[in-house]
Amino acid sequence: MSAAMDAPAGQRAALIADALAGLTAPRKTLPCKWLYDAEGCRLFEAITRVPEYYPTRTEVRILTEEAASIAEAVGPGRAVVEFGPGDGAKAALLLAVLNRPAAYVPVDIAPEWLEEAASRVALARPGLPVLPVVADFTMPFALPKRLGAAPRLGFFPGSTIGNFEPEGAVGFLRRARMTLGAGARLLLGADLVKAPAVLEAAYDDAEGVTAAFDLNLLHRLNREAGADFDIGAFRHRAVWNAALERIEMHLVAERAQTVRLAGRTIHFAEGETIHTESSHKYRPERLAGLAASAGWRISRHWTDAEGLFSVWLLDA
Ligand code: AVJ
Repeated sequence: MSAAMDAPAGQRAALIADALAGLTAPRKTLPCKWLYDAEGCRLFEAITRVPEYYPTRTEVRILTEEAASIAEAVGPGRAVVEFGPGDGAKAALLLAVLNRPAAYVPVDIAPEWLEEAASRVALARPGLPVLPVVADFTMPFALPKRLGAAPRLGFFPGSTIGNFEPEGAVGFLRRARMTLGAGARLLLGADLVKAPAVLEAAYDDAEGVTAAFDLNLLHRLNREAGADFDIGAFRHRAVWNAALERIEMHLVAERAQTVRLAGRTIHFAEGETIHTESSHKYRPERLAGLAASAGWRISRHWTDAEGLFSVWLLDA
């Protein structure tokens, strides 16, 4: 049995369809969700520990240092619904300081994440009901009936909002407001615009962990889509797109070449790139504008002393 048989068939078919569409487009691109297979998740966790990648540690610092003020602003008795809990570390931090949280509802498309998050939270907050939901939170989904009537607090940390194009971010925020229901609040982490050199270093660290994370996408296409990428012929590049205020990750073909994928031949010119991820950075006014267009009111926001990252509390 080939390695390509290991991934679930539906997922593999979707990967191949996305790869064919993205790699035959005039400007080659792949959806960033495909970066996160088991190896991609492991590499992303390693990214959060490299010195140049400031977002995770800065957000954790805000959540820790402002814990009392955040807990007070959120108020008591809320059910916390987290979109994309990762390892659950941030939720554990938050739930440890909130006043009488009613439940924890981690939502993710990958069941493995849900178990890890659930067990971490169980340690941080013994006895708290944990009601995981397997769903793609970029689409409409229902909260568990058992959740009852407690008012909800959505939790969307990590600046994952930055992976959406601005219109997509408004769409997500609007759907989240409807899913969470009347009287809901949302605690949202958003990375801020800053010097391009700081951003480019954060997305192209000296150790090469981010490069490995990006290049893993080609390994994945070779493993799961039967492609024959020569990984050594591509390199990672992070560029600040000033007009769109986002960091873009690209894989650059170092020489002209052809690649076979699912029966098709894909041509690369020397220097041609595959755009693999966009991470939008926000100015506070702009983030406030997006939230308002999605029907949320800004209650408060917190930043670190250096103004690198922001955490927002929104009211439905
Ligand atoms: C997980 C989307 C928040 O955009 O900063 C980190 C992903 N990519 N380094 C980000 C990522 C390269 C990360 N998010």
